[in-house]
Amino acid sequence: MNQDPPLRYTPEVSEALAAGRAVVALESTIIAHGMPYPRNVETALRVEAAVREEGATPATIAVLDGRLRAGLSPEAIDQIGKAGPAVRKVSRRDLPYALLRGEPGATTVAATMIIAELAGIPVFATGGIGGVHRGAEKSFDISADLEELARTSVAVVSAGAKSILDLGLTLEYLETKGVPVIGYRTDRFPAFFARESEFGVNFRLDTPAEVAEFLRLKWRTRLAGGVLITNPIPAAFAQDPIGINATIERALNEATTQGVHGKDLTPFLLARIEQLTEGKSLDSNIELVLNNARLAARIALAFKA
Ligand code: PSU
Ligand code: MN
Repeated sequence: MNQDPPLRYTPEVSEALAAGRAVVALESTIIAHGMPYPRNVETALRVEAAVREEGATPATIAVLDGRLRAGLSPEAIDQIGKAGPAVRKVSRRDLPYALLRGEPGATTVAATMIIAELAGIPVFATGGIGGVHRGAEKSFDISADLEELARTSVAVVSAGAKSILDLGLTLEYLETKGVPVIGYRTDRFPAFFARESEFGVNFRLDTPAEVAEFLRLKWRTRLAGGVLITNPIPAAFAQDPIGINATIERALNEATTQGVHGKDLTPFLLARIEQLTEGKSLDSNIELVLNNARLAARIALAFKA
């Protein structure tokens, strides 16, 4: 039996890894299911450019042609972005099926972490993570992203989580699983569109060097698993929390009425919030992803130093 992971790198990514340079993993569900075409593709390319400007190498991750991919060509990014929600959203459970069928797959935070770890890329930037959904005590809807953070040794830079989730329960779950939640230059857990929520982070760290040293110490201590690094949205792009929360409530009520559940729920809520805010949420979303990519690049560089 072939024991090698079915993994393919772009030349840019394999050369960077071979030379010991800093690499940042990026996810693709956000491209196919998190934003509309063509702004999704435009954003994915801008995010890659932001990582390069900081002096690191971007590796956008997906499944294509029966291979796990670390790095995508601009054409492949365009293919996934254009197909949008027609591309399978691939989390941990879906990976072998997408490989079996040779289908394109847009990887969630969980699946991206798995592939990043296999590829030897310890730092990953995204927008927001999945978490414990509101009403999870009845629906049992808890994102596989949380379990992945518990087991896979990749640091995930995000703007916290959207309040489509129950942020308190999400933090409790992470605590149970031993996942450290770092606030980058903040004491408060950021709520994606808003710079802070009513919840605190576990530890505040103020420099990429400190974050990198935290990661080294965790993994040298043989503490397998991820670290969630939360980076508040730049103030100029933050939304008024009262307004955005009312919009989120409305989108949640519509999802309940329409019986949307399972893996369709998060994409439904993201698209509905974007429609209801007439694209304002999309502008914020794009800016916070760029901001996270730049921080992830600085952390990846410090981790190599
Ligand atoms: N939250 C966002 N934007 C996103 C996602 C979540 O604000 O694009 C995507 C990420 O790919 C995340 C996934 O891993 O949704 C979580 O989906 P689920 O809740 O079905 O696990
Ligand atoms: Mn779910």
